[in-house]
Amino acid sequence: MKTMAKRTAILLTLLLLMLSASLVINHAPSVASGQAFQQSGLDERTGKTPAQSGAQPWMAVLVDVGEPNVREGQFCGASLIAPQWILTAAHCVEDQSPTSVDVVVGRYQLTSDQGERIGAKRIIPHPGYVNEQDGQANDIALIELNRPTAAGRPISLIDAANAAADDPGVLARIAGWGRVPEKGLDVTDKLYSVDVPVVPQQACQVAHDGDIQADELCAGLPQGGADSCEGDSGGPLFVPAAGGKAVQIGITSWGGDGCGLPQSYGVYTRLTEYEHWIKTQIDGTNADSAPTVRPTSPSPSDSASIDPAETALPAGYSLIDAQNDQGERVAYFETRDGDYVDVSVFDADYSSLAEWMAEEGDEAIGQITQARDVPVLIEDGSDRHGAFWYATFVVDGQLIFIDGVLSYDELLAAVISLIN
Ligand code: 4AZ
Repeated sequence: MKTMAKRTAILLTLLLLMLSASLVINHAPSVASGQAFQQSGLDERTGKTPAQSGAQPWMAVLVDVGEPNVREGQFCGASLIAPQWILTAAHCVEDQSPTSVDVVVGRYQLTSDQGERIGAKRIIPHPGYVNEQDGQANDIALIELNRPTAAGRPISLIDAANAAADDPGVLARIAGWGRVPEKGLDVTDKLYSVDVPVVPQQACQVAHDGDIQADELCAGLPQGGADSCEGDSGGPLFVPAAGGKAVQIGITSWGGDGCGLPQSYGVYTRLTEYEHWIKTQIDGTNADSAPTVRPTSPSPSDSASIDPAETALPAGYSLIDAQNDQGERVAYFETRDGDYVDVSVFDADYSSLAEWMAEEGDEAIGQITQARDVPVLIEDGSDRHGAFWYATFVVDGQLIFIDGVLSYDELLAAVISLIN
């Protein structure tokens, strides 16, 4: 009897467990409760939700110099595009000077002390900027920081390799500490973001009474509910994963009345129109900061000589051929995955990378890195198809150019193996 009772009790317990489990299971997929749980913090007017901490490391915020409290002093968003360069909207810095603006980089929560607060060395509004009263155009500005920052990580800008990143229909994202109307907050403490599809230019013209210029692009939903809002200005409109990495396509600029309204898309400065202008400003300082570009003392590059065909290949690569194609391509490496790396050598008698860059002018963009004391210009040509990097450097008077389907680390490994 005792065992029967025990068995019945066990069976009953099992039944109860199964019943409650099935209740939990039946309950879990409920769309309403699932959404409420996942999207706590959702602002239904703009669609903004708290962003994932650390997921947008290029976000920056502009702050009044005189206000120690960043949340109190913030007035616009911005993005880090190079270790010493910030991109924002011209209307954000219209009444500012380098002595009145600080930039906070690498922060998610404004009231925390994450990241760095850095002064501005120069503010460069676009020379063609026209303010809102006069019809608004070229709403873009650069801020050069007092010093490079290691807080945060720069975002890439749309370029020829990523040309489709701002096509209509692409799901882009905005992020900022701007207004969330339903919560009645003019400034949020944590970073918020929302996904916004890029809108065909014609649809946006209709929504904004023909006010949209070629240097603007629109994003949002026809029915509303996905938008940036006051205070988000200057921040980036970006595609989170164009070819595996984020690419900025616009700068939050303006909108119609209110935020997230139907038939009233958010308007963003279209970055494809400013690729050349941005490069020119940033390269201008590269030319000035000679020590990082020009080796001033004899470096290993002076004595090294290079023959890629004879050089140990980076791990994972095999040499396919080695030819001197009019002084150009001398080696062609293939990776295990069937990707490739080209190494080209140009007999142009350059004494330094700086000399070549000066000759190339605006064509030469990217970051200068030292590989075994040799200055190397590294450029990112990755796109939605995957990683693609370029490196240019001078060894023994020869200009070496490497390009191919490889990661940044593989590229550096290839450079170092060639310099050795
Ligand atoms: C602003 O003033 C602003 N709804 C930014 C974005 C939008 C409107 C205004 C778009 O910062």
